[in-house]
Amino acid sequence: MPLRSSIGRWTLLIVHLFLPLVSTSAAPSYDESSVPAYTLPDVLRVPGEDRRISTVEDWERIARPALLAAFSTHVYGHTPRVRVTTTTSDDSSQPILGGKALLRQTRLHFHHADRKASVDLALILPATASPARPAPLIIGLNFWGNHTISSDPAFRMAAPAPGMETRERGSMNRRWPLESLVEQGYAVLTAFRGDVAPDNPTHYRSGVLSLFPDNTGPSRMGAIGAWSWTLSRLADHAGTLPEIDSTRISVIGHSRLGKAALWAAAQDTRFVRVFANNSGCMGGALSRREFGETVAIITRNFPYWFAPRLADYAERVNELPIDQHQLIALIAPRLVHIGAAQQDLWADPRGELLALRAAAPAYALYGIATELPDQLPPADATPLGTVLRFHLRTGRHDILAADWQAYLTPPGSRPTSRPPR
Ligand code: GTR
Repeated sequence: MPLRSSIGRWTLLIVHLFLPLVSTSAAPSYDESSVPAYTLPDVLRVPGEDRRISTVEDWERIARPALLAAFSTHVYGHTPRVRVTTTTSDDSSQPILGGKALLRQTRLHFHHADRKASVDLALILPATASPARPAPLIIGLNFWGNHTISSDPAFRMAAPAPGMETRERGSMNRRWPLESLVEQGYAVLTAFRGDVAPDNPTHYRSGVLSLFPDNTGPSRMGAIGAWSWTLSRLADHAGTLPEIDSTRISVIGHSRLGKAALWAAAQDTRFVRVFANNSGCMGGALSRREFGETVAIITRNFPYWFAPRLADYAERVNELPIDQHQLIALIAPRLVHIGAAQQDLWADPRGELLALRAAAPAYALYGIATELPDQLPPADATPLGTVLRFHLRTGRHDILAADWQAYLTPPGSRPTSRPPR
């Protein structure tokens, strides 16, 4: 064997054995002292240009479109700008929660060119809502099917999604405190993420993404793009309902669906509030901190959630032209509330607080002063902030009644002791 090629082989072997030890894709870090030094992209600078903007007009006309393009190209993929027609079928209504609400179940059909996809909706409407007194609405996808958010057999069983396990009726009740929401006057509109885009690397294109055969290339949208796109379609549908106040639509999401909720609100200004729960990496947390889940880890485990291009940054996160504080800035001047959980270090609670803080210059353009600390607040306290809001809950990665209560606490409320669990 020629000497050169045997040296080459040894080098290759050594690189293979030892690279994982030095690469950032190795074990996640939960140690604040090992957060690397980083510089965040300036929120007011137009990505890819030297220009720094200083007025709302320039923000909306120049910086916002450039930022949306950057997030589309490098992170979530480009949302197809094609006309999709929607029709509905299977509308049925029945009282639930002892008559406190009406459950209206509708199938939403999307048609584009000769392609079709459909999503089953569950609308929980307070009995007090009427065209004369339309209810504010919270839109959010659910993880395991509409039948899992309540034990009431009135909720139709979701069809199994390809490549996903099924869950029992009522098994996600803890995540959807419907009775309390209805008592507070909120309507809730939800659909199963598996109907929209099955959460599976082989099958994720079988839902709404099948409508878009041109969604190809390194900046194509993945499952998160599909979930976000559909959240906007749910807002379209809400706009046709006279019992809903379409000027008061909030969007909520937990974890991967929290990432989708933020991306939906960044693109769609009809969402006046976004509640991003434990959304973490590529949601509310700064990527450059490399604390808990990193770009390297998430693109290895869930490549199909994102534009394939995101994986290019796995080992060079500082070269990403944006960081997640700019996703939050895209939502200005609307309300962004990030909820974190004390034991959910994987989602980097402090990185989420710092991202919110770093979005402040975009809000300042609108004359909105925001004041957030750079250290985590005590757990279970009243949420911090008014328009950029944050709360930390005790416990694990989940969305619980205490989180919903925090999201719905009016800004400026007097500090309380612990919210009920
Ligand atoms: C994890 C993933 C997180 C988060 C979470 C969830 O496995 O690493 O980014 O999305 O799943 O959705 O519960």
